Amino acid sequence: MDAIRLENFREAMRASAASLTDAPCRDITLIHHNDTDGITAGAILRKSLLRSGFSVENIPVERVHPAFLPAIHTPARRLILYADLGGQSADAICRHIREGSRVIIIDHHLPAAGEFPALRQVNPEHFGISGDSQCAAAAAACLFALALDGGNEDQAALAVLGAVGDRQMTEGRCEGINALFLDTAARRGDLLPSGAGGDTPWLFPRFQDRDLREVDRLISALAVNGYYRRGADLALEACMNGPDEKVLAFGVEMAAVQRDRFSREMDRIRREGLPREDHILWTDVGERFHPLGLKAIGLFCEEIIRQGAAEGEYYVVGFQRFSGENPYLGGFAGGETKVSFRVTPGLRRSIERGERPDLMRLVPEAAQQAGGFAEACHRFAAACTIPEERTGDLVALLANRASVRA
Ligand SMILES: [Mn+2]
Repeated sequence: MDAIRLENFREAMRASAASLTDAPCRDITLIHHNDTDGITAGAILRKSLLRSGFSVENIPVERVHPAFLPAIHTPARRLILYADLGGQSADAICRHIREGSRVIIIDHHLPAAGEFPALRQVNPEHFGISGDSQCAAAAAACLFALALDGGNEDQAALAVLGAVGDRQMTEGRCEGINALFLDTAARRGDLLPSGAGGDTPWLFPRFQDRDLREVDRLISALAVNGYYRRGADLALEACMNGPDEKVLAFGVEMAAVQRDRFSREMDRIRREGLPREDHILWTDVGERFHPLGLKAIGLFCEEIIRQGAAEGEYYVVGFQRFSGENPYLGGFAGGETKVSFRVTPGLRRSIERGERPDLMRLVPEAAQQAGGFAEACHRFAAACTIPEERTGDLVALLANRASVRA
């Protein structure tokens, strides 16, 4: 880890921490992602800000939806801190910042290009530190906590858990800032080597000596599967104080709900088959995945491929309608459908040979033409949101574009 880069990143964290402690207001709102990295980041920030005398409101979200922004940036909220998301939506966020309020984004995803003077961003990518491999959002949050007070190094184990959630630990080791916190947590005895093999051979005493991957699964079951039943609150509580019986039982229940929804839907696909248009195979689960969160449809597309329901060269597309009601932010108008995209192994090879367009080339434009917007887009996995009446249009657009040999 380059010492100068680290020191510059630390300095930016100190300036951000100072911009909060200098503020006249002591009420702070944390907007953070609901996956394991986002939840651990939210727990670290919550704990450290409570210790510094703030009153803290956590609002876990699945993504920054433009419709959420007016509900987040109300006149009563003067200090707003985004964690593990926000960097790619800085432009939209800026349009909702009210006079006299301060907004900080602590994110590790590649930030949007441009200057956003209305807010403050602290992102490892701005300092030559990789947000993909060297610094999870939880590690960035822990650096912020240490800038508030050196006594916050007891949060290091949660920073490592965040890195594990984002697949930034391999064979028990981390890189960069993640590695600094792994050293801290191990030295303090907050994480213990399990002596086993695999990628995450560390036990977390706060979670009754579960292995870090098991803890990651528990947090996902609570906060991702259980999002629409406010399971993210239980996940935050478990990160700060360890899980009690009630939390563990809810985790087991939500994992079972996912298995149940997925197996019913797979049965339906075996009975009815998957609709196909050229190189597009799709499935529309409607609202049948309720109360699972929006991540479910992407995982289900992977399940379709794993179970061999889509043999050949196909883009696999899944539609999941979602409730207009967010458990933390209230109701929103307009019916929308979340869309997830994966590719079969055969198609992946064609894309790698340059014979078919990858999802980064396919999805953002098609989503926009169907009246929606792209979310996370990678080459072989992507997501977008469109109006619910446009699903047929999106399939036609995709089929049309995908049929053109790259
Ligand atoms: Mn993350």
